[in-house]
Amino acid sequence: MGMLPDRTGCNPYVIVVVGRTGVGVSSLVNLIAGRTVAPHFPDASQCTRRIRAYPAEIKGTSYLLYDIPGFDGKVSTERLVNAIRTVERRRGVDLLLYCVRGKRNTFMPKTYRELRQTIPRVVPSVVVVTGLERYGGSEMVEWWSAIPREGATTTQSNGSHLEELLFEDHVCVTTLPELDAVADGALRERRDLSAVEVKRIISHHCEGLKRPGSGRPTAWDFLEVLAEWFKWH
Ligand SMILES: Nc1nc2c(ncn2[C@@H]2O[C@H](COP(=O)(O)OP(=O)(O)O)[C@@H](O)[C@H]2O)c(=O)[nH]1
Ligand SMILES: [Mg+2]
Repeated sequence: MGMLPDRTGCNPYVIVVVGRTGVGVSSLVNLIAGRTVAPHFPDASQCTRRIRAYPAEIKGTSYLLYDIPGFDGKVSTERLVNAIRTVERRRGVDLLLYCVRGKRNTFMPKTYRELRQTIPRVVPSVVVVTGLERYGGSEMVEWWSAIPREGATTTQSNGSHLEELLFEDHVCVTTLPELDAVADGALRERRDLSAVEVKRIISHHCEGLKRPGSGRPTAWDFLEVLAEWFKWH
């Protein structure tokens, strides 16, 4: 896999989107794709269980977005990390988007470290802070460097502690689904801005050559490529 061009004729950059269950991973995939492709759920018990990839295009460049089931949810971390390793082996991961909620402590340092050991260090990882549609600052990005409130844990207040954990970049957004934002002009504006910001950061980090998969292709991979070819032709 990863040897054949995608439908638009290029080999898409591979983006893996992760986070603790319920933070908005699937909603972020939809925001990037520009329409609802991945199911998102208000109830954690119905959250994404299968890894699925969705194609997206930003400024004429093709991407494949992997919607990873939430960490700490139905699927064990071990299985998720293994599945991400398979994506890396077959297709090569170009960018990791790690979602956290602005208001809750949703960062999982141990899981993140495990993930970083799975994906080569050269692959940039960006923390996406979600849920900032009603953040009090005049811009959502102010959340990142806001002075922590007294008594608040750092994760509830700002992103300075996340910087130490080797993220290459950050973006502060709302991934509120379109229908939930449609009736309120201010929410809509922040949602639209979020889409622009996330896409800008993706384009910025996916500039060079697309990475090849790190594993040697197996006979099984060959069969899958064949199956994919028949799907598109
Ligand atoms: N308030 C708010 N809700 C959000 C945001 N992003 C997602 N949600 C909601 O959070 C719930 C879980 O979202 P989902 O994308 O399925 O999370 P996942 O488990 O990480 O894939 C859904 O009800 C979404 O509508 C956000 O930025 N703000
Ligand atoms: Mg999901």
